[in-house]
This record gives sequence, C-alpha cells and structure tokens, in this order.
Amino acid sequence: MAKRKRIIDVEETIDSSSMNQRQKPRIAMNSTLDKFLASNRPFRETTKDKQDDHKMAAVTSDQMDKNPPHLQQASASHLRSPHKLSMTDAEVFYYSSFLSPTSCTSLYSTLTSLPYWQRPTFKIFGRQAHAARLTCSFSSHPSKEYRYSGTIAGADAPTYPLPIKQVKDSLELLLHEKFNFVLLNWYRDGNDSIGEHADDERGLIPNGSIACVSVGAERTLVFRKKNEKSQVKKVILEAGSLIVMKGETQKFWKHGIPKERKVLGGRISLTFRQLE
Ligand SMILES: O=C(O)CCC(=O)C(=O)O
Repeated sequence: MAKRKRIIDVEETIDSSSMNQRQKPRIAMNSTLDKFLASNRPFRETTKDKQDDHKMAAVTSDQMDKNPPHLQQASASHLRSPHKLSMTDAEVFYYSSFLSPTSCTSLYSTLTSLPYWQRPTFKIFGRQAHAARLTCSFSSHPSKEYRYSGTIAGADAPTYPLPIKQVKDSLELLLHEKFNFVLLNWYRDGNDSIGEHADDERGLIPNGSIACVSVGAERTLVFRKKNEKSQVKKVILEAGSLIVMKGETQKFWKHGIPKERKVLGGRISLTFRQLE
C-alpha cells in the first residue's frame, strides 16, 4: 500500500492545560480616547441583507482604499504610559487599548476579507508541514523578503492596504519608530497557534522593535526564557491591544501563541517589523 505523505501542524509546542494561571496586566482604559474612536464610522457598515461578514466576498485592496476605516492616530496621554512587563533581560510594553472596540471589529472584518491569506508550508526534518494559521505580509519595499522558520514571506501587494497603512502610521506616531514590514497572522480559532520562537532572524535590524496589534478574540502570548525554561510570562492579548518587544528581548526570550481549544473566535495579529 502506498505510504500516505503526512502533513503535520508544526506549532503545538506548549501545553495549553497550563493556561489557567492567567496574568493579565491591569491598565485603565482611557474612556475619552475610546469614546472618540468608537464614534468613528466603521470601515464597512453591514447592511441588513449582509449581516454575516464571513460570507461576504473578498474585497480588493482598491475597494478597501476607497473606504478605509477611521483609525484615530494614537496620541492620547495614556498611550504614552504603557505597562512594562516584569521580565528580566527584556523590554516588553503592553498597551491595552490601542484601538477602540469599534475600530477592532471593523478592522478584523476588513482583514478577513483580504484576498491574500494563505497557509504557509514549511519543510521540517524532510517532512512537509503546514503552519497552524494563515498569514499574509506587506512591505514598504516590495522586493524585500522576510525569511523565517524555513519559509519566505514577501509583499503580497505592491503597497500596504490602506487600513494596514493607517495602523502603521498610528504606531509610528506613538512609538517614534519606523516599520517597513508587517506579517499578519490569522488564528481562525483556538486550534490555530504559533510555536515558541524568537524573532531574531538575519534580515531584521538587530535589537529592532517588533510591534504587534491584536484584533478579534483574546489569546494568550507566552514568553519563555531561553536559558531558563521555567521562567514563563503569560499575557492575555486583548482585542485592540498593542504589545511592543524591544531591545534584547529576542536574544533572551522566545514567545508563542499556544492552542487554546476553548477559544471559538478568530484573532488576527499585525506584527510590524524593521527589516534591514
Ligand atoms: O500573533 C501573535 O501575537 C504573535 C505572532 C508572532 O509571534 C510572530 O508573527 O512572530
């Protein structure tokens, strides 16, 4: 009998049963900013006969650019004082409400309609393996590629789709840093995940920042110290949150999103990077 080629999910490295001890940074929401953001018109208003966003046809970048979501540039004072996670040899900052709930909902819906999503395939120990999530990516330099985990991510479109460009602009304004690449991860439900890894690939600016914006369902980000595996830090990434990893964080820590089978909803992360 012919041997069937086994396609495996590569990224199931963390035991999600250890997830009950959640450590959630507590940061007060800025209601003024939130009200302001919430008052903005959502990108795609659902009409009565189109209630289910998931059934809507994919929109093109062109359509999207004509109707961008209104994301307020992050300038409120509370965004200037994020929560610094207590981790040795790391600089990780958490902003709980970078985007308002309304902006999150519309952005999530917009992003799921992008036509670029695919499930990357890796080769691990000679076997083909699918990533346990969907990805797409965009860059300020369309010819540049980002190589990670044995795969190559290039720009899926010549320019950033406008909603993503708006998030990037807001981030850059807030952080006083520039990003030239974004990798989007779509975890369709709690079965999707990313294994523990450090974003320390060649091609990234050494000790550059990585800024990750979350929309959709809450998921747990697990940090594990490389040389002391029992040192673990878990952070619940709320919808609309921003987490920024800076400095030598990638040198000393790995991070990943484990499977959490109780999570039924989807989540998308936009991970902005600095390529050389
Ligand atoms: O989805 C996330 O929050 C983490 C994504 C991540 O670790 C990565 O893209 O390298």
